[in-house]
Amino acid sequence: MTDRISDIWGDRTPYAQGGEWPDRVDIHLLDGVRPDEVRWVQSACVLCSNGCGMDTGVRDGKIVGVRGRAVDRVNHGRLGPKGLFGWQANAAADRLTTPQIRRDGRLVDASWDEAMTLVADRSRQILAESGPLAMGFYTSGQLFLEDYYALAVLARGGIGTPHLDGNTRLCTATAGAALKESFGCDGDPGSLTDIDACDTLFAVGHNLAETQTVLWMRLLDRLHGPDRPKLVVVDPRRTKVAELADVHLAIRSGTNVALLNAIQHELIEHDWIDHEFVDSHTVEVDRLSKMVAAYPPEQAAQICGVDAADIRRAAEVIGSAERLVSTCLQGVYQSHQATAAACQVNNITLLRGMIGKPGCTVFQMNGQPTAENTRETGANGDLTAMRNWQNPAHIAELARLWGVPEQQIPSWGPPTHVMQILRYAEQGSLRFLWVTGTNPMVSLPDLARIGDILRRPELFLVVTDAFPTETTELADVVLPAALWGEKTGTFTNYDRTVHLSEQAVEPPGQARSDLAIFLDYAERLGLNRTDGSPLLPWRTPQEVFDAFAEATRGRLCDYTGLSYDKLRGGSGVQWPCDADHPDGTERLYTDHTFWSGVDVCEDYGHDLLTGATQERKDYAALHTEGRAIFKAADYVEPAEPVNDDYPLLFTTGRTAYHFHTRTKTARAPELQHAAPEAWVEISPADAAQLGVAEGDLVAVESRRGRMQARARVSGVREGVVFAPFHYGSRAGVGHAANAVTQPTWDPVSKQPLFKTAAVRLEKLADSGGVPAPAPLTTASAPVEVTA
Ligand SMILES: Nc1nc2c(c(=O)[nH]1)N[C@H]1C(S)=C(S)[C@@H](COP(=O)(O)OP(=O)(O)OC[C@H]3O[C@@H](n4cnc5c(=O)[nH]c(N)nc54)[C@H](O)[C@@H]3O)O[C@H]1N2
Ligand SMILES: Nc1nc2c(c(=O)[nH]1)N[C@H]1C(S)=C(S)[C@@H](COP(=O)(O)OP(=O)(O)OC[C@H]3O[C@@H](n4cnc5c(=O)[nH]c(N)nc54)[C@H](O)[C@@H]3O)O[C@H]1N2
Ligand code: SF4
Ligand SMILES: [Mo]
Repeated sequence: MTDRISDIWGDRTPYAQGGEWPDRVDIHLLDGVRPDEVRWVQSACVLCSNGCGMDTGVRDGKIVGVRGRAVDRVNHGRLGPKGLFGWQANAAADRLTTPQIRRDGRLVDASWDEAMTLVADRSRQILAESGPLAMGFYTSGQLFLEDYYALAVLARGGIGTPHLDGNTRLCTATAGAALKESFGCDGDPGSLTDIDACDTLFAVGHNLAETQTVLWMRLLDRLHGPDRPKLVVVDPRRTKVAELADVHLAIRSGTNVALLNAIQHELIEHDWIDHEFVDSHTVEVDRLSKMVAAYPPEQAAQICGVDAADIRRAAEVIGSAERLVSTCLQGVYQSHQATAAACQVNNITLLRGMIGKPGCTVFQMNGQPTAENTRETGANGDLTAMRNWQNPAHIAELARLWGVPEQQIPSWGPPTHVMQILRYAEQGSLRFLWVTGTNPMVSLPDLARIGDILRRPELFLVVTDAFPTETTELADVVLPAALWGEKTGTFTNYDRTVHLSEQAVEPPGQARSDLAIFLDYAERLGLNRTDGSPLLPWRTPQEVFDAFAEATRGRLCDYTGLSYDKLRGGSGVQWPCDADHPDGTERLYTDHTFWSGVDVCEDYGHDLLTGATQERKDYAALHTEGRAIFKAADYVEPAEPVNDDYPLLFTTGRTAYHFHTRTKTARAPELQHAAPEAWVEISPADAAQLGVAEGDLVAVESRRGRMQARARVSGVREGVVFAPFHYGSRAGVGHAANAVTQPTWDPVSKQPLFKTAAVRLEKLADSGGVPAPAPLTTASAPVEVTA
């Protein structure tokens, strides 16, 4: 096999439009391990939202390798570099193996009973003194469905606090919000097989070559096949996706809405519209037409800093597509006017009638492997099974399922988003915070402030993780978690494919699954139903799964036809899966009836500019009745525009080799070696103007803080500076991009805007001939290589 660090995507297996993606089984075993010595245990990869089916190889009670599952519809056997190498972190020498309690300022080892007694006693005390609004929970997009559902029931139905959110707020809050605004309900309509069938792909703010490497393999195989799809890319960086594009719009970051309005302007102007579809299956097209009339390409070209002719070319490609797949990710969700922009991509899909048919869809993508489940279970800003917090009938259903009074479930307002939860902690009204499976001391914006909040002596901080992190360092209690491979559970990718991941090995030391920890906590708090029986009566993951499936009955994300047995042996299965669809459902909305009726919808919508929440009567006035909704939005100036003091736009993101705050990938030698340190990307024009050369040490400074790292002169557009956010304080002083980012959020989805801040850049020291420690194989390649 090729070296899959330097050759990220492996060999091509080209195929034609409408064909089946050929199998290619990728495998990696530790040196000296023979395949015939290995016991294979069914699982899927947890290092991004693609959810590639994979088997875990076990020998002598240890994980010794992985192999892609050829039978799986998602990846047909392939794995990317993170999938092939990332699992090694499970065996790292510095795994957390014992609970720890802070005594006299230091974390010391404790027994589970001591630690959980302390957590439960503190919870009871704070509940007695300050009530449920003093209690907060901040979870992940990386646990399993079963962990989340237990947490959602215990927090919302048991403790009765609205302060439960996921790091999905940083990740896919906008995806969920945009799907609700346009189609009435969360849930991506399309299928990965739409990549096989499409003739055009429109990628907005989505570096899939690095962030969903196996999805990119699929598209690459189409691009190398006999009927190459057209590709339109919107990204301020010249990514590997952009390099292959027919049209690359390297817009100024933060200007998505202006560009997308101009594209819609052109679609309407040239009548590249599916009138039959628009007339029968949508509402509010007139409002959209009026709005985008003000965005001729010349107007948008000025705002976005691209050529009007390129906007016209992009619109023509999109307008003449017969099978169009559009995708959005963080270049939309974490950028200025996030939900507004994501909705414009939905609008383009609707104008062209490109939904519910093979090769036609929009993917409002997920990022984390289990983000879909955080949303479905209601462990973030949503309620279980995509229920609407403003609909009393939905709250009554949950109360019935959980055997608690309706008024126990907070529904006087939307669930609290994480930046607001932290604000309450800052102000002192929130006194207890339990963080599971996320590392906010690297991943949240404006880190200096986050540190001040989490260090407050008045805040009791519990952190469950598998490794020591920048966040566990600040905790009052640290609980050691069992990781993927060490526990059984399910998770769902962005095309609704549900996978079962079986336990392959024992967790190290005393580490326990999040589910086991939450069940223990609920029991210690004595959380009961009205009839006196336990609120969380479950003992095994399977029991939790079955209970969750029951909670989804009749909802869009219906799991009632799924069971652990059904998920064993073959491919993952797509929800909805019920008695009528026992093998799952490839595409939603094939009859063009959307989940938008006033009684079923998950949300009544928002004003895209202000975030003002619509009420039932506003929504009812739209008479959606199963039709999709065009949501229009004007472009507005960003909250922090560049000026003479801060003349550059700062944007942040990922590299192919690291996952987030690197707790796993820094412990996989191949991956860590490929990107050992932070760097800053700058355009050749800005580098020349500032007297910066490749490898020079530079500082990037915003109104909030600064980072320093070596400069890579890359294919990023002029005026924009990029840094990876993977490196926190454990990686070295000054490496954290989030010291620089701004603590503002999108008005609708409340997702932090990690991709737009105004900064200045200065040179601190000469390179001494040493290039930046950035990869040569990705969007971060030096400009000579990309040009
Ligand atoms: N290797 C790797 N893969 C991952 C992850 C990882 O950490 N590492 N994380 C996973 C997760 S949780 C997520 S959410 C996804 C994220 O996956 P992506 O969204 O693909 O990754 P990012 O690098 O955050 O951002 C994508 C692109 O947005 C561009 N961008 C920045 N600002 C703007 C803008 O204003 N407009 C537009 N149009 N583009 C802009 C950036 O230049 C960048 O190339 O990746 C998943 N996969
Ligand atoms: N500047 C900037 N900041 C960003 C982004 C950006 O693009 N730019 N992207 C944002 C996005 S999209 C995301 S998703 C976030 C990610 O940010 P984080 O969620 O903070 O990143 P991770 O490093 O994945 O943290 C997950 C933690 O959970 C632990 N863990 C893994 N599995 C388990 C488990 O089963 N149980 C428990 N209890 N713990 C487990 C890991 O060891 C790790 O410490 O970062 C966000 N922050
Ligand atoms: S594409 Fe994502 S899910 Fe698939 S192997 Fe890579 S990291 Fe894992
Ligand atoms: Mo994410």
